[in-house]
Amino acid sequence: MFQRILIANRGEIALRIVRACRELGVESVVVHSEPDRDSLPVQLADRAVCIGPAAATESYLLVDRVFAAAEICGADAIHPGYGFLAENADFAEACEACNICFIGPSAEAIRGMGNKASARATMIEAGVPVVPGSEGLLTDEDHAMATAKAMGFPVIIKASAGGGGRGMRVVEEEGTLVQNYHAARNEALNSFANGDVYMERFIQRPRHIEFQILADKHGNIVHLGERDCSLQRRHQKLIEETPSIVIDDVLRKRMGEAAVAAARAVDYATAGTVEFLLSAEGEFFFMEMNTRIQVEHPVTEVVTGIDLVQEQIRCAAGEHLALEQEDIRFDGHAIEIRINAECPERGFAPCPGPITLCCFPGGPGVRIDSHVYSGCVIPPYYDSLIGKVIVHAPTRDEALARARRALDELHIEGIETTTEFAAKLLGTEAVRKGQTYTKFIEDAMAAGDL
Ligand code: MV4
Repeated sequence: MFQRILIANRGEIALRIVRACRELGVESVVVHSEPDRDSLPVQLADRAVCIGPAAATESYLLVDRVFAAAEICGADAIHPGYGFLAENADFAEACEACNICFIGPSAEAIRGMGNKASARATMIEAGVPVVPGSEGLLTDEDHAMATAKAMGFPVIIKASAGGGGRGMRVVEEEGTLVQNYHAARNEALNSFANGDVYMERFIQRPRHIEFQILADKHGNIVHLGERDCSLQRRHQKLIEETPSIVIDDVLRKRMGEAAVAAARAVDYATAGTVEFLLSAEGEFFFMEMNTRIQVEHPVTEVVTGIDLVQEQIRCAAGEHLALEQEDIRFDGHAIEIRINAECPERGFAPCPGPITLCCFPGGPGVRIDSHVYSGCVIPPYYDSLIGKVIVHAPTRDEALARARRALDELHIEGIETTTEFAAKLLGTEAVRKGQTYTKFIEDAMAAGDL
């Protein structure tokens, strides 16, 4: 096991990793920016090192500063959390070169999955279902037109360097294809300095179903079931749950095996997530793989009883997975509600500032993952996630009731949050019946239902 882990992140995930380190008996060092100096992870870690001013580009994203901090502290591993450097293959490679363990997969695996067109090709080879689409990249507008006509409209053009919804264009009919093809290319070029695009058939009203993977460095890979992340707004997840109400044991086994095959195809190690689109007809397709620990990992933790961050660290340290697929049991239902410092009435504009009072819910089956406290200040420089409420109960109905009870107990004063919006969302008939899909929130808001 490692002696000292440097945590190259902030907020709730930095705190989550500090907690895992403490329980593993590993020392934790948190790097932080100037405005984060009084944050909870900084206070609770064994050590903290200030690496720069507020802007992430001058602190959390500065590879040299992170390495300097690791060297000064004698860290033997770096945990990147999510965001920032978590899916930066060059950073993972630099860690390898410096003999510091990157707690994540190999640089090769990050690159292989980071390029979406090549990930698609790898999945086809591995026998993992992908959405019917172009063979490789679109070479020009004629190729785009021929591919779309052969497949039938609507189609979706995606940036190969994209992911998470950036650089995508849905094309409904032939007349707008060429214009959308060039728009997608330009957007990709401007956003990712890479204009490569590919095409897929557009799946209407899909669900976003992702599978959690754990893999050691000895070829053992298990899946820990799915998370249904269909409640999103502009590609930002708001509520996640497990199990998905549309997945039975047979489909879970098929999708879980596909997820394990996807991970195996890139020699994956540590914790990862394989995202699928699930069509209304029950067909599933590989979408992308996230090569990091994700925001919504706790719902999987509470139903499996497995500490994913500790397991991720153990796998990175070279330990053998102590679990086999048959050992993994799923108990009850879990729902996570993200709490953002945003104002829903103003189009979810960020709402940073001082939290004058903060009172968290508790009681049976309630877990809070948050770095905020009464008197802390939410800085305007980073994402607006201020915490997550995770509830666990024997059934989905009980979990929904528990979630609403927990949100009623949650009080944050001083800033606007998405708490009440989430409570309203949980109260809608569609959510109670589980009849949601990826654009549900946008449609319900447009219809005045939210
Ligand atoms: C799609 C799709 C429909 N058909 N691909 C969005 C995020 C990125 N990972 C891929 N995304 C989508 N890809 C095909 N062929 C619809 C989406 C999509 C979506 C997916 C998951 C969650 C929310 C979404 C919202 C809009 C579109």
